[in-house]
Amino acid sequence: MDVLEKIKQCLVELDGDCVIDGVNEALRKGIPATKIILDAMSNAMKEIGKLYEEGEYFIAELIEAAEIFKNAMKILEPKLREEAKKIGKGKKRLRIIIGTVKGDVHDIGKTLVKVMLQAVGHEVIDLGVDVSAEKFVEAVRKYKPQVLGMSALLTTTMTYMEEVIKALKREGLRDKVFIIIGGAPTTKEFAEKIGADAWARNAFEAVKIIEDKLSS
Ligand code: B1M
Repeated sequence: MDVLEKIKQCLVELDGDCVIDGVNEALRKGIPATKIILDAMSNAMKEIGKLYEEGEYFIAELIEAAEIFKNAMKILEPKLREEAKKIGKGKKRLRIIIGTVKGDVHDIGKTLVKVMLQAVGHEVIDLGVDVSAEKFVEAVRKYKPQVLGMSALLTTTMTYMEEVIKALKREGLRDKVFIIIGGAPTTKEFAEKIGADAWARNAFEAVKIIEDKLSS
């Protein structure tokens, strides 16, 4: 079995040791960390989501999968940072605020975006998860970032991103930040509809968009 398929399979089966073995093997073979994360591990998480929907897995399994993912990230992060640096244009250091919106505690995707942005050299202020519009507004006022990033993984919470944008408009802050959104249920069309400036399919794309639009 190909090593990426092995990592995916081991993660779906919630075998943490096997995931770590696979990750080490893939790195030894020179496979980029970005590929390991975006192909093997992220696809495994989607598969795990499907098993949850089908009633094969429960919340406990989702929590375990997240733990295994985070443990593997400890090995992958230094490599990921090196790779991210290569996308960086390095011309301008930006200040970026990021958070998962209110009602949502999924943080793996958001943290990946943060790590890659930091690697490129930007300052990232992570507001964490379950972040209210008030908290986003307060942070934009306080830190005066050039970019605001929002993540949502639930169809019920993605709509809250529009509330944040409305709150920023009310406070006269909307035009002061470039707003980028992402997360599994979001789309480019959704981003346009709610008045965000950009949408990214994954962490790699998020960094590329920010670099292309703001850092060159
Ligand atoms: Co939840 N969960 N979960 N979950 N969970 C999903 C999202 C779900 C799709 C599973 C399913 O049913 N198929 C489903 C949502 C259904 C829907 O809304 N349509 C779901 C559900 C229902 C729930 C609960 C409601 C379950 C319950 O309690 N009954 C509950 C909600 C809790 C809450 O938030 N209030 C819940 C809870 C949890 C756990 C806490 C147990 C755990 C999260 C742990 C954690 O994050 N620390 C969890 C997990 C692990 C998942 C799945 C299996 C995996 C998510 C993940 O980490 N993926 C997920 C299944 C799925 O996504 N298909 C699922 C890996 C990660 C790398 O990908 O986060 O998509 P992702 O990030 C990507 C891109 O989306 C993008 O870049 C990343 C990759 O590079 N991206 C951005 C993300 N943010 C971005 C921001 C950007 C740009 C790009 O710019 C700022």
